[in-house]
Amino acid sequence: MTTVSRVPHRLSRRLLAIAAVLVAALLPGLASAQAILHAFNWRYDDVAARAAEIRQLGYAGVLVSSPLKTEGPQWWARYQPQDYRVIDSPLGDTEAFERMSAALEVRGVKLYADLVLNHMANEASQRSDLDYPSARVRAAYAADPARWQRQRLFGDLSQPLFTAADFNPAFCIRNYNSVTEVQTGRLCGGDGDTGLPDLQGNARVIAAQRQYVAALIALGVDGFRLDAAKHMTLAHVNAVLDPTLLGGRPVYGEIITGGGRGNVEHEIFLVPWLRETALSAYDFPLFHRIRQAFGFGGDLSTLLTAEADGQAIDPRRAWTFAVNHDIPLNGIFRGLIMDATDETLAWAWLFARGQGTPLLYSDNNESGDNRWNQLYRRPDIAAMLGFHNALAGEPLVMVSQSACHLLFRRGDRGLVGINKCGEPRTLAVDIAAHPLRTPSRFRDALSNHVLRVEGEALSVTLPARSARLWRFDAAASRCPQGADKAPQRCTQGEPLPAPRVAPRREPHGPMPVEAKPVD
Ligand SMILES: [Ca+2]
Ligand SMILES: [Ca+2]
Repeated sequence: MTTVSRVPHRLSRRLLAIAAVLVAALLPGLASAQAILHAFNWRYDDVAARAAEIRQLGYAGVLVSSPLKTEGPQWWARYQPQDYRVIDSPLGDTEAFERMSAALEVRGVKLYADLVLNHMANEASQRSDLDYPSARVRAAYAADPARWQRQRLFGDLSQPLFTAADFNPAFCIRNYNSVTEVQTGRLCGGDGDTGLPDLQGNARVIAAQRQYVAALIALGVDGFRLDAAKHMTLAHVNAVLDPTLLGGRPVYGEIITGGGRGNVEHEIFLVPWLRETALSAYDFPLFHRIRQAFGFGGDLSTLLTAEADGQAIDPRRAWTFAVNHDIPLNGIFRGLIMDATDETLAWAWLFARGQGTPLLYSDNNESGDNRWNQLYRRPDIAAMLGFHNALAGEPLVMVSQSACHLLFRRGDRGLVGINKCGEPRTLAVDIAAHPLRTPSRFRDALSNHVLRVEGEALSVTLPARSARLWRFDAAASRCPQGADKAPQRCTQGEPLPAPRVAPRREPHGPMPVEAKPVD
């Protein structure tokens, strides 16, 4: 077989790229919207079929599970690579991946791919060698060369991609506070499991992994998740994922920590990652701060100082989340699952604050909990996402906070209240200090509750254990034709007196610079 790199459908990809630019130009707000859907373990054809819905809901991108050759129906089998010169798994093959990429691209939705570069599949029960793919898989390739040529991304499929010389000596990681052990040892289960063969960062491995990443970029991938990132040396990561190869595409490393500053994993893995690479990461420190803040006896106001306290990473480099796939699916993490209402309130915080990149986990009920099945389209989550996008670029300014509640505005067009406690709270907003467009109506994206904003004082009530995401409602801020023009009687029709637009204040934190108001 030839070793020329695959560049699929060059002409049609160019037309799709032009179409994507046109679509993006017609959809204001997309450029600054950054929420990503984690389509965990979704078939690529299912992602393609839902591409229009995903765009319509407002996700800026979709993260799909690892595009490579894996076998077996279990979700964790997607993290057991046999080969990455072809895409072939229960999620789909290279051709399905291309169809999905095109369907997302034409709608202006970014495609993120999950990279598994630390290890290969544990096939110790099948064979004693470390050739990847195995002789059995190579024989299957040889038996149907036309099909496998269509799936091929790069390389010579008649030869192994890796052999024993490309792996570290076999031993199971025991001490998770040893950088050397964590980065060169094997991830093992219990009961004598010999673990996942651990790749060295040698020249052959680096060259192959760079060809793989280049091939995914040629297929239209716009960014990456790096699985098991803490288990790779930074030299290996930087050699593969260098800025020239990435061309500005972001990479989010999975570096699981038990917290932020003061947590050993944070200090020995996440801090060096952020210091010695230009890459981004899951915000596990913020996740732990969120769990404490929303948990029983926790203090919501601690969310406001998370970054200053070393308990959140720079939001410009952060994927933020209230749950990710490992938490419900891995037994050792299930204790981290939040109370369902607290988790929803945490999502409200992550979507409403306008910082970081929320990564919304949505599965096919692999966990059996019936909580995250198709979560991406649940009406409250969709409403939070709509608010997030509509208010993109508006500065966050705190109005008041306590252990139980947060009340903040987003510029003069949004007002957000979160009450985690079991009693309603009524709170005052001094409009002189906190200018909102007035006189006007603001509508809650979650409950449709309408807030009248008139005069200099405003009183808002946050029901128990709920969030309100009020947004300036231009249509409701008008008077009926020919009716009394008193603002309190206006619901629709003619405009109220022109809303007073507040002067811009300094943002509370880093904000997208390209953001434009939608209203
Ligand atoms: Ca490793
Ligand atoms: Ca793309």
